[in-house]
Amino acid sequence: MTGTGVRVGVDGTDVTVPEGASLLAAVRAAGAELPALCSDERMSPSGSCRTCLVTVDGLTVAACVTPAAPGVRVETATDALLRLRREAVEVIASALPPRALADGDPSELAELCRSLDVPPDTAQGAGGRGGDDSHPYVRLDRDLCIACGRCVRMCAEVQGTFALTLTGRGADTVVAPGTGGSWADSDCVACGGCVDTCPTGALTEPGPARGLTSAHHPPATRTTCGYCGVGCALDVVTADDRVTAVLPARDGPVNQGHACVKGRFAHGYLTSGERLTRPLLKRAGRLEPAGWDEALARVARGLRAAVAEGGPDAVAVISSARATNEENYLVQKFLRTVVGTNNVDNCSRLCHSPSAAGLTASFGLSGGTDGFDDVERSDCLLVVGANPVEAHPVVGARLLRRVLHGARLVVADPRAVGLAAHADVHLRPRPGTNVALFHGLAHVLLAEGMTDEAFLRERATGLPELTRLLAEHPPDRVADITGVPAADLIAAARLYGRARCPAIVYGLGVTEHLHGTDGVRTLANLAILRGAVGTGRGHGVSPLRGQNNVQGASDMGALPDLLPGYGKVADPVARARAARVWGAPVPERPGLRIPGMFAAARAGRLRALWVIGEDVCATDPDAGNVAAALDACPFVVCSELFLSGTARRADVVLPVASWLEKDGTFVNFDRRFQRVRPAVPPRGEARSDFDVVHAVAAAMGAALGCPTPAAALDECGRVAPVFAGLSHGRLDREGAVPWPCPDPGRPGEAHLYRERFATPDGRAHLAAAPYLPPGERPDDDYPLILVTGRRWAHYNSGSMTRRGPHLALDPVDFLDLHPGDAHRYGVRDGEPVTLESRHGRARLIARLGEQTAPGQVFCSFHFPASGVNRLTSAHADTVTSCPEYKVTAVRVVGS
Ligand SMILES: Nc1nc2c(c(=O)[nH]1)N[C@H]1C(S)=C(S)[C@@H](COP(=O)(O)OP(=O)(O)OC[C@H]3O[C@@H](n4cnc5c(=O)[nH]c(N)nc54)[C@H](O)[C@@H]3O)O[C@H]1N2
Ligand SMILES: Nc1nc2c(c(=O)[nH]1)N[C@H]1C(S)=C(S)[C@@H](COP(=O)(O)OP(=O)(O)OC[C@H]3O[C@@H](n4cnc5c(=O)[nH]c(N)nc54)[C@H](O)[C@@H]3O)O[C@H]1N2
Ligand SMILES: [Mo]
Repeated sequence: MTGTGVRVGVDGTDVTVPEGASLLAAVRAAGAELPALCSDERMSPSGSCRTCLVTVDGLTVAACVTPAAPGVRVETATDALLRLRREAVEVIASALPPRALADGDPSELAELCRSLDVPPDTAQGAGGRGGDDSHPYVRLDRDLCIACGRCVRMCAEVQGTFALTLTGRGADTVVAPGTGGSWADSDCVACGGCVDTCPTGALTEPGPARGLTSAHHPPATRTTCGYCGVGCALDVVTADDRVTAVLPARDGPVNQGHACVKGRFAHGYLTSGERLTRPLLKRAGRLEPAGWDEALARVARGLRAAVAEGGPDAVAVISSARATNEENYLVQKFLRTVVGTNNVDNCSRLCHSPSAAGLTASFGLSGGTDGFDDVERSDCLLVVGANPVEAHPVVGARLLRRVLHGARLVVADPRAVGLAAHADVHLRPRPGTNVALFHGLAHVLLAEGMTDEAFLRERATGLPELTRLLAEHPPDRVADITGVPAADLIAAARLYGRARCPAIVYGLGVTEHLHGTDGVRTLANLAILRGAVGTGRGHGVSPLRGQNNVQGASDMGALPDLLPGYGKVADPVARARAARVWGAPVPERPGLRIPGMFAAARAGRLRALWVIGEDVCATDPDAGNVAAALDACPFVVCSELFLSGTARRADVVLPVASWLEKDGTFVNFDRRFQRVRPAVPPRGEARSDFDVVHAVAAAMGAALGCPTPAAALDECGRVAPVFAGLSHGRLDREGAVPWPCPDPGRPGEAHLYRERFATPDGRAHLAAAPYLPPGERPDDDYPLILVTGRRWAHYNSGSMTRRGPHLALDPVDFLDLHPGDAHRYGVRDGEPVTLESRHGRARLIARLGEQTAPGQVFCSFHFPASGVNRLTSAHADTVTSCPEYKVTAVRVVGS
């Protein structure tokens, strides 16, 4: 039977379903209508509502809990079945108050009643059980709850939060937060899954989205989420040019009908009164509204003056990983061909530039090695320096699901992050000691013979050098450096080493360090030692890339040393290919990285800086020096949605469209291109970054060609052969397509390196990088290590999530610290605390708990007013200049 599926007859039609599928799936595959009030294909069946009754060879069963056995004959619509089904629905409906079946009610139950001719007056329940409207995005009406448990299972099985339960007895059973109190105070992380699956309207999203679900909504615009790099497919419902609902697409390639609080609910920023709707020009020190013509003329004048004073290299642009591929492509083309400099960079610099450098050095290409769907086959997950439950919730949920289905889990993170509670082993290294930790794991793999010798011989290099280095990293010594007990290290290495199909997933806890690239390379060593990359015997190494389009911004060449598709600026062949397509020469000298731009500005060499969609004053490290750089630069332009700290310092502010308002493509964390489509028009006079770059070029007397985003992607494919097979038309047809994709007639490559690695010698390169300490270490003056990172409800600078109802979810900026440290420094829970580093000060609200280890404190950078990035240092990865955001020595100076 394997591979062929199970063949069953449904009302006389034969269908084949996968082995293990239910009769309900078979019935649906046959196209027959069958209600199933307690069922949702995203989760396990419960068989409680009795609405999906069918007969199987004469026997009446609930289709959702009965497996499809080969050859069975199913009947779905006999008179007896229709009667039973109608009775089951009547029993359910009769307990509900009349409003449950109100005329036109869009709920699944109301529609079912209409289709079965169950009259509205069947609903005769008294009601009076009240509700819960404490939460901004989830409303509970207890009277409409039929205790089907779909919300509870959605929360547990799909979201993995286990926030909900059914309480009460018999007819009084009703959903409630497991913590007992109000919904707002519960563990709910507002993924919207419960609302989406509720069949009766007991759980709804307030406002115009009420009653809409991913299975049931008016015509919508299919697009890709513009928050993190997971790449969730979303359906955006609008009315009168306003967003009424954002629903997860059931057929979303990555999200499969799931979403998170940001993608699903954080769209209030769109209509915020603080949105920029007109260009602003600085006059006598004040930003004042102006027309586009005047603003564009001022930008053109400013850029020309900078070139006249200091040559083309006196101009730089920070491009945006929030913007589309086509926008990033156009930005770098503008800078290279119109201005004549390679001074372009994007926030990958602050984030996963060590992944790009490290994975390229180890394997040959700048991206994760395998498609994420493979994780479903993995039997051991090694999650390192990543907190996907908060930062990539849809991925976090899929990882957790895998663990709940039996995969082993090793988490390596100094903090007790969400996944750690489910881990077989939780390694808690001292921040900044990853390289030693990974060497320790590799030591055990070698010492206990858990390596793939044939793979190492035939497909890898560097084993002798690494073996010598690993001899100096026995578990005891690694324990001294990292603080991880030797026994835990050995246990973790054995789990990874003995798994059939292990997977490594990692985040910024690996990259944002003084030796971040070494971290990536020595982590990749583990996959190479095991032969778990390029072989199908493992899910390789996957960085959880951050911004919606940080992979794409880099793919498009918004980097100072790389052209679209990663041709090197220093390579004459790559330059010539781009120059041929562009009809203009490409400057030879690699440009400035972001920190280099600021340094050049402070030194008076950078005369014009255009910042597109990055709030550098809030999110770049050592913020005092960033502000000084902007102040020293004679001409600053900022393209923004809001008057950010960076925009305030600009000479010209250009109002732009956000992801829900524009057309193009993003590349997600596992290299998939997906379409972005405008659901609503830009606010006021705002324009897309695409149109703005064209307009600035035109104001400088240049034409950039590629008039539409579709044309820009086509042109990019001519510059970069790895993208030649991609087009908007193809993505419209196919949904998601991974790169490399050189051929329009062939699928993209989700799994890399099956034949050979993309390094010059075709082999994977083990790295014998020695462990070196972090740039900042605690001492008597600054005794605590500050780690910075993400919180679930907010996004980066917070410009889009601190607005609208979202702020209520997480209204203050907390400093997490261990109770022992709090006691030592006289800090009290819930009270303000001032932190000081060698670089600056920040003020936060203390939150005591054991999530952080003694001697370490943790906070986000989502509230710029707190000044967290005034604390962080200018230390940066020695290879890529990625800031050491994860290690800053601090002290408490007041509470
Ligand atoms: N809700 C939300 N989601 C987001 C974002 C957001 O701002 N908010 N931002 C997006 C962006 S741009 C990015 S790049 C991603 C980032 O996603 P992640 O990489 O998951 O995010 P972080 O929380 O910054 O850091 C991950 C973890 O690294 C750990 N860590 C710190 N130092 C070390 C160390 O030395 N060793 C090890 N092993 N671990 C360490 C921290 O404790 C932290 O839990 O998230 C994206 N998604
Ligand atoms: N302390 C500390 N600092 C960090 C980090 C950390 O872990 N710790 N992480 C770093 C990382 S990984 C990253 S990626 C950076 C992120 O830092 P930023 O890129 O600065 O953060 P965002 O808030 O994502 O977006 C920046 C701005 O873009 C605007 N914007 C949104 N969409 C668009 C668009 O389509 N076009 C334009 N022109 N503008 C748009 C938003 O309003 C916002 O003001 O922060 C870094 N800073
Ligand atoms: Mo990021």
